[in-house]
Amino acid sequence: MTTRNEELFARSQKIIPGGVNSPVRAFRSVGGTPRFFTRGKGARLWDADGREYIDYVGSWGPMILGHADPDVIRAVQVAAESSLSFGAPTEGELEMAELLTQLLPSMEMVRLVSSGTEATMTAIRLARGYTGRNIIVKFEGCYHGHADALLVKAGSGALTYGQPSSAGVPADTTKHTLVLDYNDIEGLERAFATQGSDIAGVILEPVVGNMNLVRPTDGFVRALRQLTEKHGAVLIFDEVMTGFRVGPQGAQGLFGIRPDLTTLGKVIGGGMPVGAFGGRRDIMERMAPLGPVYQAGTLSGNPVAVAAGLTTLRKIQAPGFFDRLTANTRQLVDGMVAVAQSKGIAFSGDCVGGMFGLFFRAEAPRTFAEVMTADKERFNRFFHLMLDRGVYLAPSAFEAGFVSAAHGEAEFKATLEAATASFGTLAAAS
Ligand code: KE4
Repeated sequence: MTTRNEELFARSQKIIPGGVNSPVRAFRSVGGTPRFFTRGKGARLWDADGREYIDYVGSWGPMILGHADPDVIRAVQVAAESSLSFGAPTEGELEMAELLTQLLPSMEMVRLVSSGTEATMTAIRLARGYTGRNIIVKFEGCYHGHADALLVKAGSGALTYGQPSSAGVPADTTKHTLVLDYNDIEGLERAFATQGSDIAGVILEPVVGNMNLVRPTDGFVRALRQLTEKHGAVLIFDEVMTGFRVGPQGAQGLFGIRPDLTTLGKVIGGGMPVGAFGGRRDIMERMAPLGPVYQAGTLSGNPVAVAAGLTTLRKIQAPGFFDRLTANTRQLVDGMVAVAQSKGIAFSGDCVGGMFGLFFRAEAPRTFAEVMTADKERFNRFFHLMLDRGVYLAPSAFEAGFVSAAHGEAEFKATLEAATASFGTLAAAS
C-alpha cells in the first residue's frame, strides 16, 4: 500500500531534482522516503500520513522556540497585513540591527540578507575587498553554504553524498581557497608562516555542526585569533548555526573571542529567510553604498521575516532560557549514551547549548578523520528504528541535532524509550 509520503515523493522526483529543494532532505544517505510534513506544533511534527514525530531537526536549527510559537505567528500575521515587502528601509530591520549589535559586541555594524549562504558569500568577498588579498582559509568538514569559493571539502549535504567539492565550480575559483584540518594548530601555523601575507580571511564554524558536532580545542580557537591578528587576516566566525543556538552570544560568547566578522542565519529568522553579516566598523564601512564591496538583495531585511526573527530573538532573552535549553540537551544526550553503552554499543554524544551530536563510535570525534571512523551504516539503521518509533533525527550521520524550548519531560521520556528499544534491536542484530 503506497503511503501519502511515497505518493508525494514519487510526484516530486519527477520535477524537482531528487524530489527536494535542498539535498540533505532527500534521505539518500539513510535511505527510505522523506516525510512530507503538514503541520508542526511545539516539539512535534505531523506528516502527510498523519503520523506524529518528536522533532530534533527543527528546520536545521531555526525552530528554537518550537513550531508555531503563538507570539511568532502573531507577529508574522500583523506584519503581513501591512504588505509583505517594500524594498525600502523599515523600522523593524533597524530594530533587528540594533538588537544584533547589542547582543553581539563584536558586531559594530550589520547588514541583513536572506540566507546563511548570502551572509558567508559576502563575508569572504568583504574580507578580500578589505585586505586586497585573495586566499580564504576554510576547514575540511565545515559547511558555509553553497557559494562557489566555499564548496571545497564541505560538510553537510556535500559530505553526506561524498561530493565535498561540487561540480561546476571552476578551478580558478577555488584555487584561492586553502583547506586545512579542523583543530590542527600546526597546520594553521604552517599556512600562516608560508602564506600569511596573502591570506584575506579565515572562515570556520566555531562549533562545527556540518560534519556532525565537533568542538574546537581551546588552543585552536586562540591560535586562530592570534595568527589572523598577527598577519592582518580577517577572522570570520560562521555562526549561522551556532548563533543564539549554543548560547545567548553564540560561540564567540562561550569562547570569549572577538571575531572580525560574524555571519548569522537560522535562529535570527525564527523559521523565515533571514541571514546577516557584521563586525568591525572599519571593515563593514567598505560595503556598498559606502565602500567598494558590492552586495545587494531584493528581500534583504524583509519586514515579515524580520518580524519572525525579532520576536524569536526577544523571546530567547528570557532569564534562564539557555541554561534550561543546555541542561535539557545534555540530559537527552547523556541518557542516550547511557542506554547505548548499557547494551554494549560503541556510541558517544556531545552537545553545546541546544545543539547535539550522536556518534556510533566510542568517543566523540575531535577531527574530520575521527568523524569518518564512526559507523555510518549503524547510524542509518538507528535513524529508521527511531523514525518508526516517532522520533525524527537528522537524516544524515553528518548533521547535528537540535532541541527546542518546547521539548519537555514527555518528549525526553518518549525519546529515551524509543532509543532503548532501538539500541536493543541493534544489539540483538550484531
Ligand atoms: P543557508 O544558505 O542554508 O541558510 O545557510 C548555509 C549555512 C551556512 N553556515 C552554516 C554553519 C550552516 O550550517 C549553513 C546551513 N546548514 C545546513 C544544515 N547543515 C542547512 C540545511 C540544508 O542545507 O538544507
